[in-house]
Amino acid sequence: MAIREILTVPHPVLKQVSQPVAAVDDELRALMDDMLETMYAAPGIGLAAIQIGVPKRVIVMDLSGQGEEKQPRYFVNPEITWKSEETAPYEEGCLSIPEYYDEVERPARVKLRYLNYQGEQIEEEADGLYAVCIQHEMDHLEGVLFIDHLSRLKREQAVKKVKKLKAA
Ligand code: K2U
Ligand code: ZN
Repeated sequence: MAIREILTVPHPVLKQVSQPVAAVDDELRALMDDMLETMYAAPGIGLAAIQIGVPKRVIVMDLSGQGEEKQPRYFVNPEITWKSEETAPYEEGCLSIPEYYDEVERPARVKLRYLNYQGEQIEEEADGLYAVCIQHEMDHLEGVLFIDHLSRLKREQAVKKVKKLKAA
């Protein structure tokens, strides 16, 4: 396993649309292992493969709290099959936009279909932080960042702040 570099704005790769995975094999599982180690080290609770420069439709996540047993989740070729009309706000952050947080309104509940670490098809419903995080990560697979849901002024402020952070 290895900790990989997390790309930050305004890196152009973050705007790429990620491609479906052909097979859940040992090579893909090695990538997911690296993604999970990278996410824990950040630290974060979710990570999309594009954030480490790999344009594949793969997400890892762990919503377990500090001090709780780790509960890693793996999503290959995830699809959102239903979104609730009801929406909910959440103060989001992003490992590719360090130290910038703002409120984003998203559907409160979603239904999803994906392949797991073993390549088995899973269908389930998400709400709460799970719904927020999976939608945030699914945006990454489309080259969309949470600041793209904000005003142009806020988006420009976020990128300016990250550039300043990296120059320091
Ligand atoms: O995509 C990422 O950069 C991972 C995010 C996932 C996330 C974003 C917004 C809301 C929930 C999850 C990182 O984990 S951001 C750091 C973080 C950590 C705990 C709670 C919220 C955000
Ligand atoms: Zn993010």
